[in-house]
Amino acid sequence: MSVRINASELITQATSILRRNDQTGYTAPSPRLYPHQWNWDSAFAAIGWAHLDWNRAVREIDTLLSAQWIDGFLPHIRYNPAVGEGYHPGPEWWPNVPVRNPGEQTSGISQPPVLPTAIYLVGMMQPDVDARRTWWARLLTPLRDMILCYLRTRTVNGSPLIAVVHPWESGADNSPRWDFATGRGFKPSRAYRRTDTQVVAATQRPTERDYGLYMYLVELIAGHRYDFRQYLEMTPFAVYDALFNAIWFRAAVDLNRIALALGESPVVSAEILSGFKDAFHRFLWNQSAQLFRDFDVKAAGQIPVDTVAGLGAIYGGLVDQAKAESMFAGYLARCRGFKLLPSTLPDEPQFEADRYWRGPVWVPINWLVVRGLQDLGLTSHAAALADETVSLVLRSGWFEYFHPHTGEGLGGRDFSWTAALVVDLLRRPVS
Ligand code: 2M8
Repeated sequence: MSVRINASELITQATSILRRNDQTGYTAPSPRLYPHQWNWDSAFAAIGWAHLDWNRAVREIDTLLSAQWIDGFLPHIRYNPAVGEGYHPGPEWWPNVPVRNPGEQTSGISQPPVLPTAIYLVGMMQPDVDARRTWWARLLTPLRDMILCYLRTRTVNGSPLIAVVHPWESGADNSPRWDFATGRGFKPSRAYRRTDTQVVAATQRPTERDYGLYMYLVELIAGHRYDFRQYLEMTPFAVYDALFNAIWFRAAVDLNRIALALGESPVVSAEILSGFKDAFHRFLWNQSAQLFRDFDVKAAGQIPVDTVAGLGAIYGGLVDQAKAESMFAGYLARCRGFKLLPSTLPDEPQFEADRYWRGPVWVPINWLVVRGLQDLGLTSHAAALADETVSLVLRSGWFEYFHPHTGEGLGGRDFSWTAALVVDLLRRPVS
């Protein structure tokens, strides 16, 4: 079919996007809109690079890890000082970040920890087993520090689930899941200036109300020196995000695979993993929606909005095949005939078809679900979703996100994770 015929042309286009977005050592998600290095974007970029130039994938990961903090924390942005004022908020909003490498400038929050899984996959794409093991051995300590840091610094009340403290940490910034907090009208004490709406239509971006909360939280978090326990009492935002936690679980399992291949003991014990899985089901499963939901730690209750984050457990390997299949079918049944996983279900009142994380389709999210379905043996569902995803890009271009009804490309152009993950779907087909 058309996708197969065009595979090599698509890979050529994707390669030229990745090369153009290459900022000497890291891949900007889309240089005008997001000129710095982003955490999960770089993990996805590395997966794409590994098919094209394995050493370039290694470099991507090295630059990302150079932003690591003393305690192992891996921030969501590593700033490139050469960029100047092209992106808001710049490093001046995140003073005194405790970086390992003096001179690095970073944000003070994190992002979904795809990186350990990306390192596992990139390693498996290196046919020279000695080279793979040498590389993994070099990364084991920073990865161990990174994955355990979340358990040490972001858990509360004895639960192993990880609290996300800013919508930007979820990666799904303006998801309606977070409206409970944005609706409260928070604003920072200092004026801020938006750069995003100079590049992308404001109708496709978060609102001023969203940014009010974002910047309020930046001040709160930085004002307490990035110590969650210091601001937990006063923050309006601490949630167990169903997608973030599923990604952490998969990362822990993949990191254990790396450790095993190196003859080391597991980084995260079987006991912790099993306690985590129990808590994930206990706190986040919603029986009436038949989907996982997020949990508001402050209000001690689930957030009643159904989004694609609820399918994250499929990628995480937190459900068995039968449950994955019924969750996936249930999601599609609520999509009104569209197979491409809108980020928010269209039957939710806050659904907006072209506004960022409130409805559009995202290639990295589809990719997570494809790989999760595949790993659970749901090959035909995985292959169909992979095919739909690649066809969407073929039809509409290399956009940041896509209208779930028309397929029109939205947001930033020539987007790195779209390019990288299409390469991976084509080069590592499901069947
Ligand atoms: C978007 O988030 C940034 C803030 O981190 C922004 O809007 O300025 C999100 O889509 C996020 O998931 C992504 O990592 C980032 C870069 O692509 O852009």
